[in-house]
Amino acid sequence: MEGFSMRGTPVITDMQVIPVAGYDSMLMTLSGAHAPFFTRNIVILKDSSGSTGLGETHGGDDIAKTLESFKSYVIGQEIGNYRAVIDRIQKSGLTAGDDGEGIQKLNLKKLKFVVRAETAIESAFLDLLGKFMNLPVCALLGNGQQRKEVETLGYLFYISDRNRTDLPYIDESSNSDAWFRIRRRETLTPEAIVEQALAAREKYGFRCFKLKGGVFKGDQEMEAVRALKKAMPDARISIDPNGAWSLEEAIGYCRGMQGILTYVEDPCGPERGFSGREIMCEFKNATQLRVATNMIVTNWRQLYHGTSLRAFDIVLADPNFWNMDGSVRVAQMLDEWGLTWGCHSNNHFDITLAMYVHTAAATPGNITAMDTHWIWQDGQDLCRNAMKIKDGKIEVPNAPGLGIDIDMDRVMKANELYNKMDSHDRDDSVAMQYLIPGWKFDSKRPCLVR
Ligand code: GKR
Ligand code: MG
Repeated sequence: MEGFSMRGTPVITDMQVIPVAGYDSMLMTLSGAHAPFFTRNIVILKDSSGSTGLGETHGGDDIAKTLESFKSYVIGQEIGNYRAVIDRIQKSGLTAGDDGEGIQKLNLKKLKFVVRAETAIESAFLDLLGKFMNLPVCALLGNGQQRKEVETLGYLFYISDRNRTDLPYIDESSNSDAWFRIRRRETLTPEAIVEQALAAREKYGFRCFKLKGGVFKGDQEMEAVRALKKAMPDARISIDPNGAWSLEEAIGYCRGMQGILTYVEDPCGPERGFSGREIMCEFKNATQLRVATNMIVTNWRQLYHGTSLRAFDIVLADPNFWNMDGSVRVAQMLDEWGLTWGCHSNNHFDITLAMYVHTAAATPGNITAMDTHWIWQDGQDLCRNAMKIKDGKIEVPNAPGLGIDIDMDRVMKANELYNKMDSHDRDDSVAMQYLIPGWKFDSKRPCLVR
């Protein structure tokens, strides 16, 4: 590639894109039921000093192909000039452009318009640059490291009985760890959700919890929220039905939940010709509850309109949607405006966990506990020194770069699992057929309400 002059930092000698898969539970959401396997794409960069840089993003063949197409922009480039590399990729026309709707209706087919695959390359470059400069990645983002540890939340899910399917879900019923057993077990009642939360709290020390809703009718899910608060009065509890409720329903379900819900995430979405941003603004006016979103604000233009309307208090700015640098910029603006930053997540491996922690560690102000699905994957580490959640927090490692070291044997096993899968695209309607034959996604109907 022309137009780059050498500045003396190491150059990229190799870029590998490795699609991988891991095991999951039959977790329920508005989209349906999680499949037995989830997929991710790993990026590994090597530089001329012999260092390795790591990145991870969403899975599937489309994203793997997109990442492969970036190789000619990356190989041969200096790590010190990585911003120019990312800029060139973004201007190349090879990145998916948002079609305007984004994911405000949680249509998973639209995710590819929202996910910025180049974030995995940005992360791998930052990992290398950090190693070269002997600095942690968070020191290279925004105004540098702002905190030593990052609070995470306990992400709770309803779980269907995998024995109602013949799909190869993982069985951990004989594991000696209580959380590992509970995370694979049917969980459909408020009592079972409380049991799940207590097991997660016991293992990870969480003080904040989020229940994934959009499964049962909203009033039934609010019963689970009330039961959680009763069992853990000091805990901060939120619920995320992914926009399943109408404005009227959302206002009804949330009436009287002040003091019980710390915030509510995407309670409603677009309806009757109004965008999700307009409807969430009306919800906030009506309930005065704090509102978070990862659905109605996934890019800068949406952030402008959402902020103008005061449609939210918390933006869950996932680096996969905003890049790591962009997510920190969002955090800086929100902080100046008196609003709050948080981080959204999907199923992921430990490289994403490290990317999230460094991004969060560079955000200023009072951020909200970071989402992570990691507790559902804990034990499936691709690195030798995956970050650990202790007392509900993750400590930023005292090491250069991301502070994690890849274990190639584990990566290649996860790649073998990926290659054995018939399809690599997330489709949560497949497992639903065993529960409700003919089930189809409907952005306005909780998945078990048919
Ligand atoms: O893991 O199915 C899931 C979640 O529902 C995910 O798809 C959402 O994007 O967790 C996410 C959220 O907070 O909306
Ligand atoms: Mg959400």
